[in-house]
Amino acid sequence: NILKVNNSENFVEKFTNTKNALFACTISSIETTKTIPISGVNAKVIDYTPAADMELVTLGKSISLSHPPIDATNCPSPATITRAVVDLLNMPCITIDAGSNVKPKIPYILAEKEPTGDINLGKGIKNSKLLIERGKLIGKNLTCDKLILGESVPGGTTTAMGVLIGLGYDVKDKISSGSVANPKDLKVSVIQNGLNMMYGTLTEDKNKEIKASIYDILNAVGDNMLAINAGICISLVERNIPVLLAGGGQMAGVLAVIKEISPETLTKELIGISTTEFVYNDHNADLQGILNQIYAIPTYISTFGYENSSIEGLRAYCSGSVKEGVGAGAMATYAYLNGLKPEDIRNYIEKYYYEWYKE
Ligand code: AAM
Repeated sequence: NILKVNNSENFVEKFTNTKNALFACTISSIETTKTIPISGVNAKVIDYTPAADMELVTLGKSISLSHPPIDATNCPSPATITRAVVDLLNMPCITIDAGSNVKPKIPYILAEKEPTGDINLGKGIKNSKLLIERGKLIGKNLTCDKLILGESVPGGTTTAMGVLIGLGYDVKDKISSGSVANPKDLKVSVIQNGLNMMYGTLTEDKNKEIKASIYDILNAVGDNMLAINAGICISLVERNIPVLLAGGGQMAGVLAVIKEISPETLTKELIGISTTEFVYNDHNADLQGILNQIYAIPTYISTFGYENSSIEGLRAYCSGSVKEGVGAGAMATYAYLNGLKPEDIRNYIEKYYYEWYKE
């Protein structure tokens, strides 16, 4: 049920037969998604999605919406998977708000009130250096001895792609998304607009050499989550606490940020990454091809057996709907390392599905 890549046995042992991992999920909205259809999340619920995702994970129901979020093809949010694991393993979870437009109606840590800005204008993060420092402070104070770190950031595959492109990685045809038909050309043109704005500002002083720093790139085309999660990882590794990054391309973005500002963080065998089979095997993407360019990180891929589901919206994950998010892939990996099977997660979601999505 877990495919393992890159000398992953040592790292994963820390997450096996333990039951005391903390799930933390950083959420943000991105202003660009209001005007440009880059996200696979359903436009009708996009503002509510990060809040409603974490309400579902934490409480077992969404409050900010009458049902848990859905994608553009009306399929259930991946938060359904994370909720199943949190409930079945009775795990603690915490929400970190990094600028969700709608605030969750559950307790959360406030990292940044304002949403990620418009990356089409080169205004993604107001002050990424400050956000990384805030992330480090959160990481210094989180109570846990192992962490699974996720995100709910609609539009977030574009910001991650933007930061990776800004840093010079070859990712244009490699980064997956929440859309069935990944709008790659649109995403690349938005990123190019944002990076052009950044270079325009950097070259105002003609005597200066043009070299964008990681902070310039994050400020132009990044999202708040990338900075906060990078900071959290750096502090936890300093404290010798292992972190399993929960996601695909977006967590590859977090890794790339860490590599720029604290490369030693990656070499201590305390960070791994886990995602779903739907992202890892996406024919329109190549996550492994991205990771290979960043670092040989222990990598885990969870399978779900969704082709056998009685619910059409779950079967649709196999043909490109939703795919991943809200920690789903890593939470399933953790579940499988601690005695659960794919059918346990599937049965749980099938049991609650009609209650969650009644209307
Ligand atoms: C999070 N909640 C979701 C969802 N995600 N609910 C429904 N569908 C999803 N895909 P994109 O860049 O296409 O917007 O994909 C990233 C988003 O999709 C993130 O919010 C991620 O957690 C997931």
